Amino acid sequence: MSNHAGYTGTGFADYVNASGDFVEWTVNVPSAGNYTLEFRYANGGGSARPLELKGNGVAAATRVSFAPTGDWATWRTVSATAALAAGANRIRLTAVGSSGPNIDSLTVRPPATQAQRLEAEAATLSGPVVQKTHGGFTGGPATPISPTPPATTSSGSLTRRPRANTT
Ligand SMILES: [Ca+2]
Ligand SMILES: [Ca+2]
Repeated sequence: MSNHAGYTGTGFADYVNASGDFVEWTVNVPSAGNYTLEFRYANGGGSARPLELKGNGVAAATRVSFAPTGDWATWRTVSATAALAAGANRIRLTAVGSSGPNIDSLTVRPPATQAQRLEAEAATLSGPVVQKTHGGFTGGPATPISPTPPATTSSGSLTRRPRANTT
């Protein structure tokens, strides 16, 4: 459907039947982890329009409530978590007794542990110089730059474990 403004892409999914209708996405992720599923939707009705969320890594009988957004052209997001496997995962929102909201999109956000912060002062710099004169930056205390001491080495034995059988 495309009769209500504000969606992204070329339209949105308008649930028709109170039961059995579903929207299913195939989500490809590079590695296993707890991903955040962010559903963008509109619900111009007066009450929540819960849908059943199913998929890899989604706890059984998970419902997403889809609270009213006030207007069919007002879009909001609601989030759920899923333990996705590396590769393709199916995520499905099914109507179970009441018609669903209008669903615009699903955004999949990677686990926080996969977020990367790369300090500028540790990057390759061509022109800029590293400063520490104004506090509030991340990456270390506001101290004068001094040469990094050589990494210390420790001796010890490494225990080698048998490889996990991956077949
Ligand atoms: Ca509908
Ligand atoms: Ca859309």
